[in-house]
Amino acid sequence: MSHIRLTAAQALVRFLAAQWTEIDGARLPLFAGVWAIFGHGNVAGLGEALYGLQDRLPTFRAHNEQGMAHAAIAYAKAQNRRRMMACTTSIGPGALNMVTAAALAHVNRLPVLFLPGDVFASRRPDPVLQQVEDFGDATVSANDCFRPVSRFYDRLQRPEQLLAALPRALQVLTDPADCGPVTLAFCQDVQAEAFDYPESFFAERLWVPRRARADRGELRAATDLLKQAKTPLIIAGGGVHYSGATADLKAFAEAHLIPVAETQAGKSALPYDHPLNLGAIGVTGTSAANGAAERADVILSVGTRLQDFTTGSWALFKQPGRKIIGLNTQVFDAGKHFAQPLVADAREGLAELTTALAGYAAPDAWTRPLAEAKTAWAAEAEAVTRDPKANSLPTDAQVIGAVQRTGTPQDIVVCAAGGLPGELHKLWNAAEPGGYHLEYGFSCMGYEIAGGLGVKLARPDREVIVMVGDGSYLMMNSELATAVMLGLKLTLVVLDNRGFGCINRLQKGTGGAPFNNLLQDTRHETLPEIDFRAHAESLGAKAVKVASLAELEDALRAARQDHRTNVIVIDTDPQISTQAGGHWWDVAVPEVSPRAEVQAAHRTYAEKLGTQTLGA
Ligand SMILES: Cc1ncc(C[n+]2csc(CCOP(=O)(O)OP(=O)(O)O)c2C)c(N)n1
Ligand SMILES: [Mg+2]
Repeated sequence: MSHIRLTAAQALVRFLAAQWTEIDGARLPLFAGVWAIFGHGNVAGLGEALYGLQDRLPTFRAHNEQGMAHAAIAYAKAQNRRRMMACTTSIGPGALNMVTAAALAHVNRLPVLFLPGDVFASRRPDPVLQQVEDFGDATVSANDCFRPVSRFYDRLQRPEQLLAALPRALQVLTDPADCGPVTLAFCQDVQAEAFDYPESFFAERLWVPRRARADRGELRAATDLLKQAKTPLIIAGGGVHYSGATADLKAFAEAHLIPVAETQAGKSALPYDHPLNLGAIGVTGTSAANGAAERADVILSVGTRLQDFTTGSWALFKQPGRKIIGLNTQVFDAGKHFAQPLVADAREGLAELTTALAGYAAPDAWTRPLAEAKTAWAAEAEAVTRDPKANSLPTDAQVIGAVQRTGTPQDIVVCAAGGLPGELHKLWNAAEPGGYHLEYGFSCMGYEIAGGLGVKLARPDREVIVMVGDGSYLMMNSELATAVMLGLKLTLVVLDNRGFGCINRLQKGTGGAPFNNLLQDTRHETLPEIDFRAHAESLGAKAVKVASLAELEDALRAARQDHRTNVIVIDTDPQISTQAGGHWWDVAVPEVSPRAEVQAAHRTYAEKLGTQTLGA
């Protein structure tokens, strides 16, 4: 066996560049590149290695480690997990800046390879700059914070350890069920240490996702349930996209005439105007989908985690004796809440189910009124997204209407936190799979701009429109400068309602006094007048502030013709959100309070708790 002498960092980089994927018959590198912010913990080791392999594995420089990790995660999501990126940082602060993003990837089941630098394995210079010292445990380092938010974690303390750690890392990153963040904490001295690696370790490898078929017993049980169903409903989650099963879902729904409702991650699985697509489900759902969910006797949930926003905190499904079938690659999700598990890839599972269900169609008495409910919802959605009366600030819904009116079906809208995700879930008309990119597993403020950058890297041919609130913009905007630097065009619509509008509304909804959310309700000497236009311009974007929805539409049309990153700022009303549709959400209200409003809210809360169908 021939060997090659490389540093551990060189070996790692060479290994990553040898991993391949296949998308629509095209063979592509599995890793599209590495985001890097260097410090003493990685500049000499990984920095030198990345420099040497730039033609095969490009390195991208960002401004904030969390931001670059968001970009990497968004990239993987936009690629339906078929391609991914790595992120390397120095030790200590640089590394820990990625922990929130690791959690985001963990929650959303998205692949990303984290390579934070770590302390010297040899301990020679202890404590090295930025080393966290534990008085009682010398094996603890800052990177231990990644453990609970990584699907696979290892600390590389010997160069030959790569031979075990990297294949395992790749298994996890490419596994449809286990998929999530992998952290390989890379000791600084080990990065630079040489070892004679077998040449075969760097042989090219093609990763084709496993498509698990259903267990026969589970398939029989799921089929028996569906065959009896009088009022069945499909919930489409993100797994439909990751499995590449959108066409299969459409064929399945049409074959058996089962209506479909979509989660945040699942939205755009079916075109919005497909007759069987009832739209968004749950807390931010449409009246059509939620009406169906209330009466559904068998719920086929496909590729969803069933988080509280989807299940209306388990108060949405009201049909006595209703059953859930959990079609999921991951057994953890498939059996949640006493569901009948159907552990399988979405595409394979639907194919097997449709064969077993041959001849079954949901009763006409169930589906016909749902078509009417869909039409009624469309009219409500149209009303709230229309232009406002003169002299009033536009609502989020009306801004969404303007973006939608000037858009094309190929656009990708990106969002994550604030009032917008709920409004978008209800109101955005997603025409094509992948046109709706919402990070709503972690709903992390600050994902939006950096995430948009990752989406644009994955889909350079499509217009990427980032919708972001003033709060999220201020929390993390530095990757706007990266987008400008890389010539990756984004169009940002910044909705400035001068504070945390959605939390202020939630606070009032739970009986609280307006406090510490809108800027006007905070402790301040001076009420901030933040000039988002000037700020965005200072980062290199073309920026404009518009005074009306008509001006917004003009600016959006102009931005579409422009090759540069455009930022369009608009003042919006912080108090108004769409009342149509929606569902109760379990947010714990204080049991005792001197405030009469809180006492009243708690009485309502106690009643609502009684509507949760726990243990069923
Ligand atoms: C990192 C992070 N911190 C806090 C929260 C809780 N949170 C959710 S939305 C929100 C306010 C968002 O403000 P903005 O972006 O202006 O949107 P708006 O609510 O005004 O629509 C907060 C604080 C969060 N989701 N993420
Ligand atoms: Mg705001």
